[in-house]
Amino acid sequence: MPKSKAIQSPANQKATAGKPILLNGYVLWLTGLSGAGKSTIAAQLKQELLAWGQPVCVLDGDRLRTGLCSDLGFSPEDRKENIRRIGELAKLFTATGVICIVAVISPYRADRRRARTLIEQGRFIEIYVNAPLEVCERRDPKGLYAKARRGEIAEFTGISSHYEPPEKPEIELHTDKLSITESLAEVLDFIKLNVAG
Ligand code: ADX
Repeated sequence: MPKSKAIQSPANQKATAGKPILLNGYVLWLTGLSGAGKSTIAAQLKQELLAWGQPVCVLDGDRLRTGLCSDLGFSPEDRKENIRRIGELAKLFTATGVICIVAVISPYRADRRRARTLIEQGRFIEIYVNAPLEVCERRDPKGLYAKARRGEIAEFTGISSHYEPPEKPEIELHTDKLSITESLAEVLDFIKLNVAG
């Protein structure tokens, strides 16, 4: 994985002493079932990277689906288009040096692979937010699993629509066993070791 070079102004150096500065954009792509913890981890990662003095944006599936992607549903074709748009957005953001945190189910390997190809090699970090379906269903923070079981939501991921787990993610977080703090630490350690220059 390429190392990014840090160039800091004196003011910057003081504010960010001891913290890695990544001058080039990266994509941190969180994939996993609804309720696995993607949005929570994304929000906390954002705060942490901001504290490092790093420009960050979060592209969250639930939010994008109320705006840019509000014309899309959950058929395989629509999910493919959803991921295509988000991949293109991530490409634009990373080109400006922003760390782009993506939190979307992105259930299909082919769609995630396509998103990866848009980003310079080594700058796409796939993070599998892995909690078993039973755990996500028990958490059911939005009550959607219950609705899906009652047949009120069609093509629900994990219930009536499939999820293809990543085969070789850069990071895998077992969020049924790890606390949010521990998950966050795993990602930040990976960044410090593999990304920060
Ligand atoms: S993706 O499959 O296209 O990547 P995305 O992450 O944008 O999905 O949106 C998932 C969110 O939409 C879920 O967190 C959930 O709140 C909501 N949702 C509504 N219907 C479905 C469905 N049929 N399958 C999965 N998520 C759904």
